[in-house]
Amino acid sequence: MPIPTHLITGFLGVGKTTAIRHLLAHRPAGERWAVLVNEFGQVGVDEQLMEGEDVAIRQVPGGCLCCVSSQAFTVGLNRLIREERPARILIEPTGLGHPARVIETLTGEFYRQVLDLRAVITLIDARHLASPRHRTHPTWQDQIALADVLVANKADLYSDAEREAFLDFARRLDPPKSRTALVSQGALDPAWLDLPAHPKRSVEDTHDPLGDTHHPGHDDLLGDTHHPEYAHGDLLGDTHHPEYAHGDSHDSPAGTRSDWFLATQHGDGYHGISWLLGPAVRLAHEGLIELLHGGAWDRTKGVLHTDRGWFTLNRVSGEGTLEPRTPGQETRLEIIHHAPLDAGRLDARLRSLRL
Ligand SMILES: Nc1nc2c(ncn2[C@@H]2O[C@H](COP(=O)(O)OP(=O)(O)OP(=O)(O)O)[C@@H](O)[C@H]2O)c(=O)[nH]1
Ligand SMILES: [Mg+2]
Repeated sequence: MPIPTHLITGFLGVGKTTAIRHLLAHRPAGERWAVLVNEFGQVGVDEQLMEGEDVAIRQVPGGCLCCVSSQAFTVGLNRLIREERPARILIEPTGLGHPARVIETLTGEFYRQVLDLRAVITLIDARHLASPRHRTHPTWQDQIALADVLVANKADLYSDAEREAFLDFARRLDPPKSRTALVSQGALDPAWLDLPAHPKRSVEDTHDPLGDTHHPGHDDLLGDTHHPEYAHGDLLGDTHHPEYAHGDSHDSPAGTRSDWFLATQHGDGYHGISWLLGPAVRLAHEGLIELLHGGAWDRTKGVLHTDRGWFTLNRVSGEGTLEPRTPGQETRLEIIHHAPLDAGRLDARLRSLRL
Protein backbone atom coordinates (compact mmCIF):
# COMPACT_ATOMS: atom_id res chain seq x y z
CA MET A 1 0.00 0.00 0.00
CA PRO A 2 1.37 3.43 -0.91
CA ILE A 3 2.20 5.53 2.15
CA PRO A 4 -0.07 8.56 2.76
CA THR A 5 2.23 11.56 2.30
CA HIS A 6 1.60 15.23 2.97
CA LEU A 7 3.29 18.49 2.14
CA ILE A 8 3.09 21.05 4.91
CA THR A 9 4.14 24.10 3.02
CA GLY A 10 4.17 27.88 3.48
CA PHE A 11 6.50 30.86 3.36
CA LEU A 12 9.54 31.38 5.55
CA GLY A 13 8.68 31.27 9.25
CA VAL A 14 4.88 30.95 8.99
CA GLY A 15 4.80 28.02 11.42
CA LYS A 16 5.29 24.81 9.39
CA THR A 17 7.53 23.10 11.96
CA THR A 18 5.20 24.18 14.75
CA ALA A 19 2.26 22.65 12.85
CA ILE A 20 4.13 19.40 12.21
CA ARG A 21 4.94 19.14 15.91
CA HIS A 22 1.26 19.63 16.64
CA LEU A 23 0.24 16.92 14.17
CA LEU A 24 2.82 14.53 15.60
CA ALA A 25 1.55 15.15 19.11
CA HIS A 26 -1.99 14.29 17.97
CA ARG A 27 -1.27 11.26 15.83
CA PRO A 28 -2.96 7.97 16.66
CA ALA A 29 -1.24 6.20 19.54
CA GLY A 30 1.39 3.74 18.42
CA GLU A 31 1.33 4.85 14.77
CA ARG A 32 4.76 5.37 13.24
CA TRP A 33 5.09 8.64 11.31
CA ALA A 34 8.13 10.09 9.60
CA VAL A 35 9.12 13.65 8.76
CA LEU A 36 11.37 15.01 6.00
CA VAL A 37 12.44 18.62 6.51
CA ASN A 38 14.10 20.70 3.83
CA GLU A 39 15.70 24.04 4.61
CA PHE A 40 16.97 27.02 2.66
CA GLY A 41 20.01 27.37 4.92
CA GLN A 42 23.08 25.19 4.58
CA VAL A 43 23.22 23.68 8.06
CA GLY A 44 19.57 23.10 8.98
CA VAL A 45 17.96 23.69 12.34
CA ASP A 46 14.41 22.32 12.14
CA GLU A 47 15.40 18.77 13.02
CA GLN A 48 16.64 20.11 16.36
CA LEU A 49 13.36 22.02 16.80
CA MET A 50 11.46 18.74 16.50
CA GLU A 51 13.65 16.84 18.91
CA GLY A 52 11.81 14.98 21.59
CA GLU A 53 9.11 13.74 19.22
CA ASP A 54 9.15 9.98 18.90
CA VAL A 55 9.37 9.93 15.12
CA ALA A 56 11.95 9.42 12.43
CA ILE A 57 13.17 12.77 11.11
CA ARG A 58 15.46 13.41 8.17
CA GLN A 59 16.80 16.85 7.40
CA VAL A 60 17.82 18.05 3.94
CA PRO A 61 19.45 21.46 4.24
CA GLY A 62 20.92 23.60 1.49
CA GLY A 63 18.08 24.92 -0.64
CA CYS A 64 14.93 23.89 -2.40
CA LEU A 65 14.19 20.17 -2.59
CA CYS A 66 13.73 20.28 -6.32
CA CYS A 67 16.93 22.20 -7.10
CA VAL A 68 20.37 21.65 -5.62
CA SER A 69 19.07 19.22 -3.02
CA SER A 70 17.11 16.96 -5.32
CA GLN A 71 19.47 14.04 -4.84
CA ALA A 72 19.68 14.56 -1.08
CA PHE A 73 15.89 14.74 -1.08
CA THR A 74 15.35 11.43 -2.80
CA VAL A 75 18.12 9.73 -0.83
CA GLY A 76 16.63 11.02 2.43
CA LEU A 77 13.11 10.07 1.43
CA ASN A 78 14.13 6.62 0.22
CA ARG A 79 15.92 5.91 3.49
CA LEU A 80 12.89 7.01 5.48
CA ILE A 81 10.64 4.73 3.47
CA ARG A 82 12.99 1.75 3.60
CA GLU A 83 14.20 1.99 7.17
CA GLU A 84 11.15 3.32 8.96
CA ARG A 85 8.22 1.95 6.96
CA PRO A 86 6.08 4.79 8.33
CA ALA A 87 2.28 4.84 8.36
CA ARG A 88 2.40 8.47 7.22
CA ILE A 89 5.06 10.86 5.92
CA LEU A 90 4.99 14.62 6.50
CA ILE A 91 7.25 16.72 4.29
CA GLU A 92 8.21 20.29 5.13
CA PRO A 93 9.74 21.95 2.08
CA THR A 94 11.73 25.14 2.55
CA GLY A 95 9.55 28.23 2.72
CA LEU A 96 11.49 29.44 -0.34
CA GLY A 97 11.20 26.29 -2.43
CA HIS A 98 9.26 25.47 -5.56
CA PRO A 99 6.31 23.37 -4.43
CA ALA A 100 5.11 22.45 -7.91
CA ARG A 101 8.37 20.66 -8.65
CA VAL A 102 8.31 18.87 -5.33
CA ILE A 103 4.78 17.67 -6.06
CA GLU A 104 5.88 16.57 -9.51
CA THR A 105 8.66 14.48 -7.97
CA LEU A 106 6.38 12.95 -5.35
CA THR A 107 3.71 12.03 -7.88
CA GLY A 108 6.13 11.04 -10.64
CA GLU A 109 6.91 7.61 -11.93
CA PHE A 110 9.55 6.89 -9.32
CA TYR A 111 7.27 7.31 -6.30
CA ARG A 112 3.87 6.52 -7.81
CA GLN A 113 3.73 2.98 -6.42
CA VAL A 114 5.27 3.94 -3.09
CA LEU A 115 3.73 7.24 -2.01
CA ASP A 116 0.15 8.45 -2.02
CA LEU A 117 0.36 12.25 -2.01
CA ARG A 118 -2.66 13.47 -0.09
CA ALA A 119 -3.88 16.94 0.82
CA VAL A 120 -1.29 19.71 0.53
CA ILE A 121 -1.60 21.94 3.57
CA THR A 122 -0.36 25.49 3.09
CA LEU A 123 0.12 27.85 6.00
CA ILE A 124 0.17 31.57 5.52
CA ASP A 125 0.59 34.57 7.78
CA ALA A 126 -2.49 36.64 6.95
CA ARG A 127 -0.51 39.80 7.64
CA HIS A 128 1.44 39.04 4.46
CA LEU A 129 -1.71 39.69 2.43
CA ALA A 130 -0.90 43.38 2.90
CA SER A 131 2.78 42.92 2.01
CA PRO A 132 3.66 43.47 -1.67
CA ARG A 133 6.96 41.64 -1.14
CA HIS A 134 5.06 38.47 -0.24
CA ARG A 135 2.09 38.85 -2.56
CA THR A 136 4.31 39.26 -5.61
CA HIS A 137 6.69 36.43 -4.69
CA PRO A 138 6.13 33.48 -7.06
CA THR A 139 6.74 30.95 -4.30
CA TRP A 140 4.16 32.60 -2.03
CA GLN A 141 1.67 32.51 -4.89
CA ASP A 142 2.45 28.90 -5.82
CA GLN A 143 2.11 27.71 -2.24
CA ILE A 144 -1.40 29.14 -2.10
CA ALA A 145 -2.36 27.96 -5.57
CA LEU A 146 -1.26 24.39 -4.80
CA ALA A 147 -2.95 24.18 -1.39
CA ASP A 148 -5.82 21.81 -0.78
CA VAL A 149 -6.13 23.16 2.74
CA LEU A 150 -5.22 26.81 3.32
CA VAL A 151 -4.60 27.84 6.90
CA ALA A 152 -3.82 31.27 8.30
CA ASN A 153 -1.55 30.57 11.28
CA LYS A 154 -0.51 33.01 14.05
CA ALA A 155 -4.13 34.17 14.33
CA ASP A 156 -3.31 35.30 17.87
CA LEU A 157 -1.28 38.13 16.33
CA TYR A 158 -3.91 39.39 13.85
CA SER A 159 -6.04 42.49 14.09
CA ASP A 160 -9.73 42.18 13.25
CA ALA A 161 -8.98 43.73 9.86
CA GLU A 162 -6.27 41.12 9.15
CA ARG A 163 -8.64 38.26 10.05
CA GLU A 164 -11.29 39.77 7.80
CA ALA A 165 -8.78 40.21 4.98
CA PHE A 166 -7.93 36.50 5.16
CA LEU A 167 -11.56 35.41 5.21
CA ASP A 168 -12.27 37.62 2.22
CA PHE A 169 -9.18 36.33 0.39
CA ALA A 170 -10.17 32.72 1.12
CA ARG A 171 -13.73 33.31 -0.14
CA ARG A 172 -12.46 34.64 -3.46
CA LEU A 173 -10.07 31.75 -4.22
CA ASP A 174 -10.95 29.94 -7.40
CA PRO A 175 -11.04 26.97 -7.38
CA PRO A 176 -12.07 26.87 -3.74
CA LYS A 177 -9.96 24.92 -1.24
CA SER A 178 -11.15 21.77 0.51
CA ARG A 179 -10.85 23.75 3.70
CA THR A 180 -9.71 27.17 4.89
CA ALA A 181 -9.15 28.03 8.53
CA LEU A 182 -7.56 30.40 11.03
CA VAL A 183 -5.40 28.79 13.75
CA SER A 184 -2.73 29.59 16.30
CA GLN A 185 0.39 27.60 17.15
CA GLY A 186 -0.05 25.40 14.09
CA ALA A 187 -3.07 23.71 15.65
CA LEU A 188 -4.14 21.86 12.51
CA ASP A 189 -6.98 19.38 12.80
CA PRO A 190 -5.43 15.97 11.91
CA ALA A 191 -8.64 15.20 9.99
CA TRP A 192 -7.60 17.83 7.42
CA LEU A 193 -4.83 15.49 6.30
CA ASP A 194 -7.45 13.26 4.74
CA LEU A 195 -9.50 15.94 3.01
CA PRO A 196 -9.67 15.62 -0.78
CA ALA A 197 -6.55 16.58 -2.73
CA HIS A 198 -7.15 18.34 -6.01
CA PRO A 199 -5.35 17.36 -9.18
CA LYS A 200 -2.26 19.57 -9.35
CA ARG A 201 -1.32 21.91 -12.16
CA SER A 202 1.73 21.19 -14.21
CA VAL A 203 4.92 22.96 -13.24
CA GLU A 204 5.01 25.01 -16.41
CA ASP A 205 1.67 26.65 -15.69
CA THR A 206 1.88 29.97 -14.04
CA HIS A 207 -0.70 30.82 -11.50
CA ASP A 208 -1.57 33.94 -9.66
CA PRO A 209 -4.23 33.47 -6.99
CA LEU A 210 -4.69 37.23 -6.89
CA GLY A 211 -4.93 37.84 -10.60
CA ASP A 212 -3.02 41.09 -10.38
CA THR A 213 0.68 40.35 -10.37
CA HIS A 214 3.33 39.14 -12.76
CA HIS A 215 4.53 35.62 -12.11
CA PRO A 216 7.81 34.66 -13.71
CA GLY A 217 8.11 31.05 -14.74
CA HIS A 218 10.22 28.58 -12.86
CA ASP A 219 13.13 28.83 -15.27
CA ASP A 220 13.34 32.56 -14.77
CA LEU A 221 13.78 31.91 -11.11
CA LEU A 222 16.46 29.35 -11.64
CA GLY A 223 18.66 31.94 -13.25
CA ASP A 224 19.29 33.28 -9.79
CA THR A 225 18.60 30.31 -7.62
CA HIS A 226 20.61 28.75 -4.87
CA HIS A 227 24.24 29.44 -5.32
CA PRO A 228 25.83 28.24 -2.14
CA GLU A 229 29.17 29.83 -1.49
CA TYR A 230 31.40 28.35 1.13
CA ALA A 231 33.83 30.41 3.05
CA HIS A 232 35.61 27.20 4.00
CA GLY A 233 34.70 25.01 1.09
CA ASP A 234 37.88 23.00 1.52
CA LEU A 235 36.51 21.67 4.77
CA LEU A 236 33.44 20.19 3.20
CA GLY A 237 33.08 16.51 2.56
CA ASP A 238 29.58 16.89 1.19
CA THR A 239 27.95 20.17 0.27
CA HIS A 240 24.54 19.10 1.54
CA HIS A 241 25.78 18.00 4.91
CA PRO A 242 28.36 20.54 5.88
CA GLU A 243 30.52 19.54 8.77
CA TYR A 244 33.12 21.50 10.56
CA ALA A 245 36.44 19.72 10.51
CA HIS A 246 36.45 17.17 13.28
CA GLY A 247 38.75 14.41 12.22
CA ASP A 248 42.11 13.79 10.64
CA SER A 249 40.59 13.63 7.20
CA HIS A 250 39.21 17.12 7.65
CA ASP A 251 42.29 18.92 8.81
CA SER A 252 42.48 22.42 7.42
CA PRO A 253 45.35 23.35 5.12
CA ALA A 254 47.23 24.88 8.04
CA GLY A 255 46.99 21.55 9.83
CA THR A 256 44.87 22.96 12.63
CA ARG A 257 41.40 21.61 13.21
CA SER A 258 38.70 24.06 12.41
CA ASP A 259 35.50 24.14 14.39
CA TRP A 260 34.04 27.13 12.58
CA PHE A 261 32.06 26.48 9.40
CA LEU A 262 30.43 29.31 7.48
CA ALA A 263 28.40 29.16 4.29
CA THR A 264 26.41 31.78 2.41
CA GLN A 265 23.82 31.39 -0.29
CA HIS A 266 21.24 33.29 -2.27
CA GLY A 267 18.20 32.29 -4.26
CA ASP A 268 14.61 33.22 -4.95
CA GLY A 269 15.26 36.78 -3.85
CA TYR A 270 16.67 35.81 -0.45
CA HIS A 271 20.13 35.70 1.09
CA GLY A 272 21.32 33.38 3.81
CA ILE A 273 24.28 32.85 6.09
CA SER A 274 24.76 29.61 8.01
CA TRP A 275 27.19 28.77 10.78
CA LEU A 276 28.03 25.39 12.21
CA LEU A 277 30.39 25.64 15.18
CA GLY A 278 32.07 22.77 16.97
CA PRO A 279 30.97 21.46 20.37
CA ALA A 280 33.81 23.29 22.13
CA VAL A 281 32.70 26.71 20.87
CA ARG A 282 30.81 28.87 23.37
CA LEU A 283 29.60 32.37 22.63
CA ALA A 284 29.17 35.36 24.93
CA HIS A 285 25.45 35.45 25.72
CA GLU A 286 24.95 39.20 26.12
CA GLY A 287 26.80 40.09 22.93
CA LEU A 288 24.99 37.38 20.99
CA ILE A 289 21.58 38.71 22.03
CA GLU A 290 22.66 42.19 21.02
CA LEU A 291 23.81 40.91 17.64
CA LEU A 292 20.71 38.82 16.96
CA HIS A 293 18.18 41.36 18.15
CA GLY A 294 20.01 44.20 16.45
CA GLY A 295 19.24 43.07 12.91
CA ALA A 296 15.60 42.99 11.78
CA TRP A 297 16.24 39.97 9.59
CA ASP A 298 13.38 38.04 8.01
CA ARG A 299 14.41 34.80 9.68
CA THR A 300 16.89 33.78 12.35
CA LYS A 301 16.99 30.37 13.94
CA GLY A 302 19.51 28.28 15.68
CA VAL A 303 20.76 26.08 18.46
CA LEU A 304 23.26 28.15 20.41
CA HIS A 305 25.85 27.33 23.05
CA THR A 306 26.56 30.35 25.24
CA ASP A 307 28.13 30.97 28.63
CA ARG A 308 24.60 30.66 30.07
CA GLY A 309 23.94 27.24 28.54
CA TRP A 310 22.18 25.98 25.43
CA PHE A 311 19.37 27.92 23.72
CA THR A 312 16.96 27.53 20.84
CA LEU A 313 16.57 30.68 18.76
CA ASN A 314 13.44 31.00 16.60
CA ARG A 315 12.59 34.44 15.26
CA VAL A 316 10.70 35.85 12.28
CA SER A 317 11.05 39.55 11.43
CA GLY A 318 11.74 40.57 15.01
CA GLU A 319 9.06 38.30 16.57
CA GLY A 320 10.04 35.13 18.37
CA THR A 321 12.01 33.68 21.19
CA LEU A 322 15.31 32.52 22.60
CA GLU A 323 14.60 29.66 24.98
CA PRO A 324 16.78 27.41 27.13
CA ARG A 325 17.09 23.88 25.80
CA THR A 326 18.82 20.58 26.45
CA PRO A 327 22.48 20.53 25.41
CA GLY A 328 22.94 20.20 21.67
CA GLN A 329 25.74 18.65 19.64
CA GLU A 330 27.03 21.91 18.18
CA THR A 331 26.02 25.52 17.59
CA ARG A 332 23.93 26.07 14.48
CA LEU A 333 22.79 29.49 13.33
CA GLU A 334 20.92 30.60 10.22
CA ILE A 335 20.19 34.18 9.17
CA ILE A 336 17.96 34.69 6.12
CA HIS A 337 16.95 38.06 4.71
CA HIS A 338 15.45 39.54 1.57
CA ALA A 339 18.32 42.06 1.22
CA PRO A 340 22.01 41.18 0.88
CA LEU A 341 23.81 40.35 4.12
CA ASP A 342 27.39 41.33 4.90
CA ALA A 343 28.70 37.88 5.78
CA GLY A 344 32.23 39.08 6.48
CA ARG A 345 31.11 41.70 8.98
CA LEU A 346 28.59 39.41 10.69
CA ASP A 347 31.10 36.59 10.90
CA ALA A 348 33.70 38.91 12.42
CA ARG A 349 31.17 40.01 15.02
CA LEU A 350 30.24 36.44 15.85
CA ARG A 351 33.91 35.46 16.11
CA SER A 352 34.50 38.33 18.50
CA LEU A 353 31.91 36.70 20.81
CA ARG A 354 33.76 33.41 21.03
CA LEU A 355 34.86 32.71 24.59
N1 LIG B 1 2.55 34.17 18.09
C1 LIG B 1 2.64 33.04 17.38
N2 LIG B 1 3.85 32.55 17.03
C2 LIG B 1 3.88 31.40 16.32
C3 LIG B 1 2.71 30.72 15.93
N3 LIG B 1 3.06 29.62 15.21
C4 LIG B 1 4.41 29.63 15.17
N4 LIG B 1 4.91 30.70 15.84
C5 LIG B 1 6.32 31.08 15.99
O1 LIG B 1 6.81 31.45 14.72
C6 LIG B 1 8.20 31.11 14.61
C7 LIG B 1 8.43 30.25 13.39
O2 LIG B 1 7.76 29.02 13.56
P1 LIG B 1 8.24 27.71 12.77
O3 LIG B 1 7.24 26.66 13.05
O4 LIG B 1 9.66 27.42 13.07
O5 LIG B 1 8.09 28.23 11.28
P2 LIG B 1 8.50 27.50 9.91
O6 LIG B 1 7.48 27.84 8.91
O7 LIG B 1 8.77 26.06 10.15
O8 LIG B 1 9.88 28.27 9.59
P3 LIG B 1 10.95 27.91 8.42
O9 LIG B 1 11.14 26.43 8.44
O10 LIG B 1 12.18 28.64 8.82
O11 LIG B 1 10.38 28.43 7.13
C8 LIG B 1 8.55 30.42 15.93
O12 LIG B 1 9.13 31.36 16.80
C9 LIG B 1 7.20 29.94 16.45
O13 LIG B 1 7.18 29.80 17.85
C10 LIG B 1 1.44 31.26 16.31
O14 LIG B 1 0.38 30.76 15.98
N5 LIG B 1 1.47 32.42 17.02
MG1 LIG C 1 10.49 24.96 9.71
